Amino acid sequence: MNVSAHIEAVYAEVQRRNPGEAEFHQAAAEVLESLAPALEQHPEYVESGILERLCEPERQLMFRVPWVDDQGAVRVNRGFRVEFNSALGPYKGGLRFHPSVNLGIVKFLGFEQIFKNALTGMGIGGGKGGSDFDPKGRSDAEIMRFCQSFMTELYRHLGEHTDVPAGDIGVGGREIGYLFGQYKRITNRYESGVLTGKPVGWGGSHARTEATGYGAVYFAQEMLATRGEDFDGRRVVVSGSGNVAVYAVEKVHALGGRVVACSDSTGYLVDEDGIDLELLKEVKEVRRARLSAYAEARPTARFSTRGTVYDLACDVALPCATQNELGREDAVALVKNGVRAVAEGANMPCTPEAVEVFREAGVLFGPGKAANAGGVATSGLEMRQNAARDTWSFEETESRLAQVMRDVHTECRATAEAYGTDADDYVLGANVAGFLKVAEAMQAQGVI
Ligand code: NDP
Ligand code: 2IT
Repeated sequence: MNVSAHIEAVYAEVQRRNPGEAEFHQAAAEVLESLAPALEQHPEYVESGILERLCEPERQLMFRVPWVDDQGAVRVNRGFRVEFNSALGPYKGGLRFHPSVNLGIVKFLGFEQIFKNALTGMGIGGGKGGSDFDPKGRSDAEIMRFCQSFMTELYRHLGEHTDVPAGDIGVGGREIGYLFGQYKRITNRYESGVLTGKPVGWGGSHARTEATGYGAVYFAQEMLATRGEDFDGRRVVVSGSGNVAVYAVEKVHALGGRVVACSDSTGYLVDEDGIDLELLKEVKEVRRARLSAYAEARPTARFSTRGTVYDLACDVALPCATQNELGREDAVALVKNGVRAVAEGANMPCTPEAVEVFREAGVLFGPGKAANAGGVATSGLEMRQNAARDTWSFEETESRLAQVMRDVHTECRATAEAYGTDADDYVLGANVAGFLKVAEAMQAQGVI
């Protein structure tokens, strides 16, 4: 049997069936391209159509979200939830509120989530959702009314054993609170495990807020350790300044590194003394202001709207903003300036061309499926605490998160060695390791 021809045929069908969904095509291609060695060893997965089934979501929901703004005007947004794969457990994945959200983006994120969640080993399936709602400039009351309307439609598809959303871009503890309140009101059930990323104090897990950023840094630390290196004294650039970015900065500093830059969608901030974490949190989390407010408060820092953080010399780069933000030219600049490792805190921030540049230059590259798995893994820990009506300490939860990241790293390398030629090929390792877990479960559960 010709495995390559089979993979090409599946990919052609993905393109034909999902016209115009560029991000979904990209995410599917990246996984499919890795799977030939796994299929060579498992011809039964070709015969039972595992790839065809994996690329087609189990269920795709799109719905109207009407709400009333502070001026009394009626607004209409579109809501999405793609329940992609439940072979390993309930659908699990975040909700993104951003004007760019469309079905193709939700599908790419849901598809990635299948393999990421499998890698955590926690018994969670893959899904993703969101809306093209733009939270920027909206009052608390508007955010609440939007979340209530969104949940009024979505609640019927959720459940702690069915589908468990969490946060993503534009969705944090505040939004999860409003969503949970509406779910509880409609269902008359205090079903803690139906959403994760809840604030600590009423069902949220310690360390969930920090988990994605911390986890990405742990993953980078493991990659560096394979070459006898660590974060101590290292120069680091981070993109974004949201949830993932802020806690990546915090952990790099805790490990002795210095983050000299971060960004938002309007530009980037350079602070050669190292980003002042307290000021960053105050600007982003308390005031919910733009990043430029940091530079206004600290004259030694500069905010620039030309270029990107990747123009700066650094040892480690952590893209933590959004998909396809780091292209070929950025990768070339990073390599020229001596970058040693890149770990994706965001989902698919590096274009395929950029990843190729890193591969050719021998730069350690941790793909998002592995490097940012700490967020959803800690959501899994939140579900465990909710199911047991238990609360673990911050230290206990963080140490479990750190162990998951070490395990994911080890599994990626072992799989890359077993199915490829190079243990440093974390892309192959993550894709094949995630795929094998899902495929085995799908095979055992029959043609569903
Ligand atoms: P936030 O909303 O907290 O922050 C997003 C950050 O990225 C902001 O600084 C934002 O800038 C920037 N950004 C978003 N969209 C764009 C864009 N189109 N162009 C330029 N900059 C942009 O989100 P998170 O930190 O939670 O998420 C960041 C990334 O991490 C996403 O890719 C997400 O999918 C991924 N991720 C998140 C996890 C989580 O637990 N939260 C888990 C795993 C992955 P601005 O404010 O100007 O819009
Ligand atoms: O992309 C991701 O893994 C997330 N946004 C977190 C998902 C989750 O369910 O915690």
